[in-house]
Amino acid sequence: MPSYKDRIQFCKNPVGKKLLALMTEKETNLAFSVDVTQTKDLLLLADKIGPEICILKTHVDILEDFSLSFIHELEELAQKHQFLIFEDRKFADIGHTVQLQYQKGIYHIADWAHMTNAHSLPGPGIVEGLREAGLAKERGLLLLAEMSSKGNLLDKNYANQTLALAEQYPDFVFGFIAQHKLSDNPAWIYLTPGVQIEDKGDNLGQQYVTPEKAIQNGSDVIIVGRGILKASDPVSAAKKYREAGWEAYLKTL
Ligand code: S5P
Repeated sequence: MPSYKDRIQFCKNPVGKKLLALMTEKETNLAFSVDVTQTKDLLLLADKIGPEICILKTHVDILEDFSLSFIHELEELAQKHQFLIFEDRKFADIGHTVQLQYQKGIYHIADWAHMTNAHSLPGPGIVEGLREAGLAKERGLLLLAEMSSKGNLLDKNYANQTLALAEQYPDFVFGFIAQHKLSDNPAWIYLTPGVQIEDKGDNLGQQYVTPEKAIQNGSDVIIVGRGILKASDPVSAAKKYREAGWEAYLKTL
């Protein structure tokens, strides 16, 4: 496999390029999914875990005290620790509606999230709606090609059709949420959630693979939430995941 650095030239989206460069410089392929409900907890964790990660993944709609000043503080931390912000919004509607959801409402996601994601289910319109709003702000999009949850309906054919959809918009779509690599095109970046060192699931259908397994399956970025959040020492857990992810990457070169 070519290195993250060698793949920058193939990527046509600025966020994808930036991510590969950042992973190379910082030597981390760890994304932290900071699924907490209070902004002060999120900011505290972002400050502590920030040095270990390439991406901080948020679900802003679970925050009970969201505010614009919180976003400004988060942006400062992203700058301080050099990570990208990924709002895991999983858009899933028609183009017109997702464009409004991306730009308007309370969250104004397009204004601060370097990247977000969308289901491919509605077809090209969803990508076009987000792309129209996101390109001018130099944002990037990930498509959900595979999911980690038990019994999900995203089969092989769905994943392949998602890949074909992405291929139409390489200036905006730079990769996938997936469990496996879908193509040999070095431009695509794969982010894998459902990662834990103890690869047991939860009681709501989540399924886990180890960091090594995710990278062996062709993934580039491991997304870890509760493996870090619920650890007695989240910082040392993050360091452990970072090391496991990076070691596994070096073995693929
Ligand atoms: O297939 C998926 C896609 C995503 S983005 N499975 C997932 O679990 N996710 C997200 O990754 C999920 O919404 C959550 O924020 C995170 C996994 O969290 P963990 O605590 O199970 O590591």
